[in-house]
Formats: sequence, structure tokens, C-alpha cells
Amino acid sequence: MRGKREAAGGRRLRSSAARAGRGMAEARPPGSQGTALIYDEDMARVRLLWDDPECAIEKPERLTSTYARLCHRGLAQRCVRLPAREATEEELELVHSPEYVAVVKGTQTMGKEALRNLAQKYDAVYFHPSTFPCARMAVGATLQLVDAVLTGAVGNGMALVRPPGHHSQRDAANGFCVFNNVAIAAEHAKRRHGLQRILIVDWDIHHGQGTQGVFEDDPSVLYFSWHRYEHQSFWPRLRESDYDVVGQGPGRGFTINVPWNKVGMRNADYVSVFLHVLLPLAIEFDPELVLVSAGFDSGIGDPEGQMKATPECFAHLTLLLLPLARGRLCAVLEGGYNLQSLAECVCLTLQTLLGDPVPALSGDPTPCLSALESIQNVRAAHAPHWASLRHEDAGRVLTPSTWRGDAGPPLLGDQATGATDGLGLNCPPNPPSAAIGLAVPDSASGLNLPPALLQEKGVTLSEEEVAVRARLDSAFSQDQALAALGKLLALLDKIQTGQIRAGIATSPAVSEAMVLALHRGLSRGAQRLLCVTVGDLDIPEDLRDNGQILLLNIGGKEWPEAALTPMCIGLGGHQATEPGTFLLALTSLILPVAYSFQPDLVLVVLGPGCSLHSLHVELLTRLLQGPAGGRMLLLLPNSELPLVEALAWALVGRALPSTLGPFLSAPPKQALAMTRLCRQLRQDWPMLQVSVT
Ligand code: X5A
Ligand code: ZN
Repeated sequence: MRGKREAAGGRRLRSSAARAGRGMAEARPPGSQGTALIYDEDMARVRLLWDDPECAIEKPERLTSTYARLCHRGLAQRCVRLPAREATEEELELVHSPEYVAVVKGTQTMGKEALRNLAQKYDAVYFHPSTFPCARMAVGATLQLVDAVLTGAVGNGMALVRPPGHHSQRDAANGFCVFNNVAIAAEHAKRRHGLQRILIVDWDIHHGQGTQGVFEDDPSVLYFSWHRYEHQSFWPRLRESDYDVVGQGPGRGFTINVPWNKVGMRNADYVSVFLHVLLPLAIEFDPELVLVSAGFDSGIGDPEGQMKATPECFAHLTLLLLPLARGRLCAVLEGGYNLQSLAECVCLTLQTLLGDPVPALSGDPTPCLSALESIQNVRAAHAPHWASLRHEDAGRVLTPSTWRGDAGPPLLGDQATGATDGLGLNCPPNPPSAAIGLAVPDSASGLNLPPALLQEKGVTLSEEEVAVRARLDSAFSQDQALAALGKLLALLDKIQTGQIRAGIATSPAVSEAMVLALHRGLSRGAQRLLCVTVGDLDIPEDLRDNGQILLLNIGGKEWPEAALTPMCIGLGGHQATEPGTFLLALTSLILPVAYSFQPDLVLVVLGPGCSLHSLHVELLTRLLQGPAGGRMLLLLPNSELPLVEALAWALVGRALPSTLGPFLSAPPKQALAMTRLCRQLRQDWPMLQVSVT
């Protein structure tokens, strides 16, 4: 990618300078960032005036019923409410031609027949006398959101808009879209805010061919889209939606297309694509802003998408994007036509932006063959352009990229009605138990901690637990160590009984405390316990391979290969904690294994010799909240008190203090070892799969 990066304007240099003092955005006091919500019922005015079954699904209730659900859940009330505004014609012309803007402007005074005739010049479009003001407001709302995030007024946010935007092109309306809200916002961020790297994540189930076209030769905008494709038989049926279309000229490598060649894709398919395709490239790209073309026709029950990803999947997708760009994420509504599913998916997305814990991801964690085929193909297509994929022997492409005759007809008919009965869409997900528990020495009182933190006083230890005293090092006081253990176990109990969702504990004897916590966790009913250790920490034989504890060590002493089992995985050696190697391990191994295991509790333990960068400890903490639905206990040595502060904020969803860049690739030797390890483990942990072979 080096050549491209330089072509994008020496951004490495400038972006690190920007990091040193970023002005307004940097001045935001920690913890005061909010989540913006932009909604204006004026955008519900545009509606179809004639009979057209294709366009009838894009109706005003999409907006009003979604907003009603956000209010009902109390989510809208927790957001910073920003007014929408109508974009200026100059702003529209950041992407669209003046001639096209004039055409749309002219619809304000047209009668029904003239509107209908104009609509026929485009594919899947309708016009209404309020189309122009509404579409201008959809753009303006998106710009308001981007301005608020880029000036640091808020940390992230969502704009509920109509009409949608991602199919719209310089000179054409298309697929219900009039002006390209997100593309205009990206141009605005470049021109008005001087941004050099913007990531657009288009998780709508249709290909945003409009957005792709605007940025196809632009290396400053990385455009990612997945879409129902079915070998080019699904609308808009374009050759340019396939995985081998990667951008043009200086923009080669900056367009990522993931075609879904079958319907019925599930949570595991979506999360796999994020872990194995989007995240490695996005981390390497190191965006300054993330724009999400947030269409929810990719959610379960949607009549267009016919996919099966549940609403909580969108919480996980959001969680996975939040570490990028210091959390500067703007989600902008695109499609979504099952009113219940749409509203529920929006709730889960907004909840995650607000920092609430994500509910556990349901369903079999095995990606389907068709998804794996797409993953393999898109990784192969992008390997020449991105260092983070280059070490792979992903050279082979499996299926021809164009229309395949044997693909069979798309799934339509009864299943296409989008019934959501019995999908649990009516019952709200478990309300998050907001509390975070803390078990630290009294000397920690000077820390700047988030509010509503529960300070643990401790429990009396059982005799068995007191017996651990025998193992305690005599370098510190026994009373001190026992007090710490008592607090730790009390915290663990509260997590397991659901009184709190996560906790942080320190101990003068981390290794002993960890063993005790593992025993206690199992005895209190944990079925699957994921224990991620960083640094030199050992586990007694009786806790290895007991079928309930999955042990994953990062940066400890290297184990002989024979000591590796699916339940005892070592990424040994100090190299494992170096930035490039760690980030590769996180997306390609740690998270796939964790999501495959579906733990009911995650224990993260930092050993005494932990050399992982504190930013990466924070990152690990945030992302490992995904697999266990937020149930996590962090265990640190007493000497790591400053980290306690950062991790407490990480648990309540505060943005990372800096970006993950500049990108360093893992040394070839480490990358190769990782690939080998993943291959060894992928029979047991299905989310590690990146190919069908
Ligand atoms: C924004 C969006 C879909 C158009 C489908 C036309 N458009 N058949 O989801
Ligand atoms: Zn769509």
C-alpha cells in the first residue's frame, strides 16, 4: 500500500502531526463526549403518490416508527439532539452536477403525472413535491452530524434520514435515492475539514454503486460494501459489484466489494467478513472518520435482503468499528423495509454508540460455505494492495467473478414476505445492568473514574480459598493479598449473578488470584470461560483442557508446539505484543476464537511482565466484550493502577484516546507463524476459517 499512501498526500507525516495537537476535537474532555441523534419528521413527508410495488416499501413509517421505538426504549432521550438543516445547492454540488440538482429542484412544482414521467427516466425511483426539500434535509442532517463529530461537539452519532442516498449518482437518482448523503458528507469532510482518510462502511444489503462510482479513483476514501448479489442476478445486477472490482487508477485497492451469492446469511457470516476482510484493511488504512451507510435491509425479516442476521449483530458490527478513528463514527440511515426489524436494528446500533454493552451474539458461529467463498475471493483480490493480507497464500480465486449459470433462481415467494413472528423482535433485549465493579486498593482513590462505579468491599473467603495463602509470595503482606482476593471474588460473584456486568480487580499476586477466580467461576456455574492472559502467566495442569476453560496467552514464554491444544493457545514470545503482530493476532485469531467459543464470561489477566501497549490493552478490553455479551473481569497487578483508570473508561464505552495508526505490518516470520496456528485451529474454531479449502 505504500505507493498509494504516498499518493494520498504524504498522509503518514501529516496525520502524526495532527495527532500531536488536533485542535478542537482533541480538546474534548475525557468522558464528556456524547452520541448525537438527528431526526426531523419533515423527512417523513415524501411518499409514493401512485401504484408501484417496487417503490412502495420506501414509506414514511420507516422513519416515524423507528423514531418511536428509539423513544420508547429511552435511547433518543440519552442522545444529544441536533437539528437537521437543508443542505445548500453548493453542498449538493460537491457530488452532483448543477444540471441534475436543477432537475430535482424542478419537481417541487410538478403535478403527479409529470413527477411520474420524470421518475421513469431512472431505475426504481419516485418523486413527490416534497422530494427536493426532504432530500436536501437528508444531506443537511448528515452534514450536521459530521460537523458535530469532527468539531468534537459529540463523539459519534446517527442520522435518521429519508430519502436514502447510496445508489444516487452524479447525474441520476436510483434505487429510492435522490442525493448521495454519505458521499456528499465524505467530500465535505475532505474539503471543509481537511481530512485525508475516510472509511465508508456500507452494510446496506444493496450495493452502493453510486458511492462506489464517486470514489472509485480516490485513495482518500476507502469504500466497503457487502451486498446480496447471487452471481449478478440481484438488483442492481451490476458486474461492478463483484469482489474483483477494487477501484481504479490511484484508487486501486480502495474499493472493497463482498458479494453475497446466497440469501440467508447469518450473524457468523457478517462478523467473519468484518474480522477477516474489513477490519484488517481498515486498521491498515487508519481512517480519521468512519461513515456508515447504515441500511438495515441486511437484517432478519427484510423483504429485500432475505438475510438472517439478528438485530444484535448490528451492535457487534458497531462495536468492531468503534476502535477506528478514535470512535468518530457517523451512522446514516439507508434502506431497511421491515418496520419491526428496522427499528430494532437501529436501536441496537444506537445503543452501542451510546456505550451500552452488546448483547451476546446468537446462533451457530460457523460461517456458511458461500460466505467463505466470498471471503476467500475478496481477500485474494485485495492481497496485492494491502500488507495485512499479503502474507497469506490467498492467491487462488475460486469461482469466476461473473454470472454463473448454475446459480439457480433467487429465493423468492413465501419466504420473501419477511415474517418476523417468533424472531423475538417484539421483546426487548435484556436491559443492560449498567454497573461496573471495581476492586482496587484504597490507595486508588485519586483516580479519575467514570461515575456509577461500584466500589467492592469484599467477601469473607472460604477455608478452601484461604488455603491459597500457602501459595502467596511473602514479599507482600498476607492480609493485603487476602483482602484483594476477597474483593476480587465478590466482584466475580456479582458478575455471575448479573448484579454488575463487568469489573476490574487488582491484586499483588495476579497469578494466584487468577487461579482462584477460575475455580470460583466454574464452581458458580460458568460453562465456558475464556481466559486471555498477557505476559508470563502459567495455569496449573488441572485447569488446562478441562473442557470449560479456553486459555489464550499473548506474549508469555513460548510453549513447545505439542503443548498447544484448541483449549490452550499460546501466542508466545515478546514479539506477540509488538503492535503489528498484536493487531494481526487480534483480528485473525483472538476474536475469531473468542466468537467461536461463545464464552459466558471473559477473564482478562495482565501478568507482571506485560509488555502490551496500554492502547492495545484498552482495545483488547473493548473488543472482548463482544463474545460474552459484556461479561468481563479484568485482573491486573497492583502496580498497574494507571491502567485501571483507562480500562474503567473502556468498559463504559469511552472512545480510545488515539487512533490505532500509523500502521506497522507484522514481521513476515510472525505473520507466517500466525497463519499456521490459525490453520491448525480452524477445525475446532470455525470463525478462523478464511477459505473453503
Ligand atoms: C436504499 C435502498 C433499494 C432499492 C431496491 C430497488 N434501495 N429494487 O435500499
Ligand atoms: Zn438497500
